[in-house]
Amino acid sequence: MKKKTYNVAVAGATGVVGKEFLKILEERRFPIGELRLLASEKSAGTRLEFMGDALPVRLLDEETFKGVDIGLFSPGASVSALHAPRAAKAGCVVIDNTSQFRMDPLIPLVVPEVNPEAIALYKNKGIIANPNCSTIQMVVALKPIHDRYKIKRIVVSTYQAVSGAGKEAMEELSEQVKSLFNMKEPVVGALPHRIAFNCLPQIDSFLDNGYTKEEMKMVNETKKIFNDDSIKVTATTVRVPVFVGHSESINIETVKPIDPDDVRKLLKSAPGVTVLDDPKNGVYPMPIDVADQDDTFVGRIRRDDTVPNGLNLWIVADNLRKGAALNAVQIAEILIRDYL
Ligand code: 3JN
Repeated sequence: MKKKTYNVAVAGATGVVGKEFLKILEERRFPIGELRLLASEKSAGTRLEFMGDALPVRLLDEETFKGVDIGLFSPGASVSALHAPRAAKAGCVVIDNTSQFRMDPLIPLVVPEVNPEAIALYKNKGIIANPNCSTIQMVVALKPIHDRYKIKRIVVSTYQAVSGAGKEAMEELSEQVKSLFNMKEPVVGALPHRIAFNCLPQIDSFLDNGYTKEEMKMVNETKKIFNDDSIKVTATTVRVPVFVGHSESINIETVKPIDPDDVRKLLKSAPGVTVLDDPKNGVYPMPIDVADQDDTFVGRIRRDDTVPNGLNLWIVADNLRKGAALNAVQIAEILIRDYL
C-alpha cells in the first residue's frame, strides 16, 4: 500500500540550500512524516523553524538514516561521498545536490522538465544527482529548442550570484560594500578576490585545460542530461556582485533553421519557463525580479545572423530554488508519485 507520509532527512540543513529546502518543503506541502535536520559538528545543536516548530539540528552520523525514506543532501561533496552511500544502504533514497555523483554512469542526473524518465535509475545505487545550478537553468530553457531544432553548439557565459558560493560569500559582499562606503579596506576571504563592485572570471578551481571546474560541470552535465554526447558546449563562468539569481548569456547553433518568433512561442508553453521578452519596453529577466520565483526566465531572444542557424538568449533563475532545492524537491515529488 502507498504511504501517506514520508520520512525526510535534510543533510546540510543549516546552509543556504538547506534552509531553502525547508522553505520549499513547507510551501509545497510535501507529505512529511518525520523531518530530520542534519549538519556537521559546527552547526549541530542549533534549531531551525519548520511549519511553526523549532526543530533540532542533529549530527550527521552513521545512525541517522534508519527509517528515513528520502534524503535531501547539500552538505558538500566530501560529506556526500561518505554519507550518501551509507544512507542509501539504510534504505533511504538520496537526492544529492553536490558534484560527487553527477557523472557516475549508474547514477541519474535529473532535471524534471528535461529527463524525468531517468529517475527510474535511482534503483541502481539509491542515489539521484541534482545538477549544478548553472546547468539546470540552461537545460530547462534549451530542452524544447533542442527537441525541435537540434542544438549543435552552445556558447554560454554566466553571471553568477554570490549565494552560489554559500552564506560566507553573501556576508562578504555585504561587508565589503559597507567597508568601501566607510573608506575601510574590504576583507577578502570566501571568494578569490574582492567581489564588491567587481566581476570574477573564476568559479571553483582551475583545471589543466584552462577552464574552471564550474565551466566543465556545465559542459559535461549538459551532455549527460540531454543524453547527447554530440552537443558541443563551451562555457565561461563569472561571479558578479548579486546576492541571488544566476544569469546566462547563451548563443546556440542548430541543425534546423531557427526562428526567434517560433522560439518565443515554443518557450511560452514550455514547463518551468516564463518568457519575459519585450526589450523596447524594458522587459527582460533580471535577478532582482527572479529571486524567490520557481521558473526559469528567458528574454532577449534574437537571431544571430553571423552563422546559418544561430540564436541568442538571456536566461535567469533563482540559483537556490530551481538551481538547487526546488529541483531536488520536484524530483522527490516524482519519486513518491511514481516509485515509493
Ligand atoms: O558557485 C556557484 O554559483 C555554484 C556552486 C556550486 C558548487 C560549489 C561548491 C561545491 C558545487 C556544485 O554544486 O557543483 C560544489 C560541488 O558539489 O562540487
